[in-house]
Amino acid sequence: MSLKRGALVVLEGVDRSGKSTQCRKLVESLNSNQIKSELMVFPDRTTLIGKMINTYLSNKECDLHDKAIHLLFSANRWENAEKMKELLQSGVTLIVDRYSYSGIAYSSSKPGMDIEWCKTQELGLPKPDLVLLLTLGKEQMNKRPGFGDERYENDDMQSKVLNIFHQLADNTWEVVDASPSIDEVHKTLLDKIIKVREDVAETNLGTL
Ligand code: T5A
Ligand code: NA
Repeated sequence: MSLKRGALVVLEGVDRSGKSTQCRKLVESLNSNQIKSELMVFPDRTTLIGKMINTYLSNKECDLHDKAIHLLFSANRWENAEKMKELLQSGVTLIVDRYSYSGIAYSSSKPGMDIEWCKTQELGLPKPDLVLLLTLGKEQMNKRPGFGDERYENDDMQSKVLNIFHQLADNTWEVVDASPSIDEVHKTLLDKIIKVREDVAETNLGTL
């Protein structure tokens, strides 16, 4: 019997919806359930490109053309694409904290940025088997620790981004309310991932 591939699972959502918290817990739970799993995070701030992105995000004075920063976010995924494919083919389920959809949604919510142009840079990257969109009301988002620290963390940008996420959704997306407790949200997500991993194990990995 051939080796079963892992599932490519992406968590998306507005800022502070709990993506990173949930991704870490999911990898832990999957591994303790004998499902080999690894975490990937975008932006991956550890690479050379990631360091430029980090400077841009954390320093509101840092000036970069909107198309240039879009391409950096995209390049940061491309520099990890082969590694992703290898891990998936070797049977590892990848839990990915943000992906191309964040790239498209955040960039195209800026004035003068065309959504079709933003999508083009992502074409050919591995296509997620499941996208879990975490949603959180404005009031709760503002209450979560750290909101407002980085560029883009304002209500206007966040509501535009959420609208674009809904436009991008296809039948591989599921919307999950992120307002319950960390453990409750975790359980909801884990059940969906265990199921999709079974469903896709013998299928080919797609591309965007
Ligand atoms: N971006 C990203 C682009 O423009 N283009 C791209 O291509 C990509 C990939 C940084 C920015 O970059 C933009 C989008 C972003 O604006 P990031 O590094 O993912 O992206 O952002 P972070 O600031 O690290 O993370 P977020 O703001 O998105 O937060 P998370 O990961 O959603 O939330 P998390 O888990 O850190 O939780 C936030 C706080 O809430 C608490 C946590 O303990 C934490 O303190 N919390 C809860 N509290 C109560 N109940 C719950 N259920 C809770 N869950 C978490
Ligand atoms: Na995060």
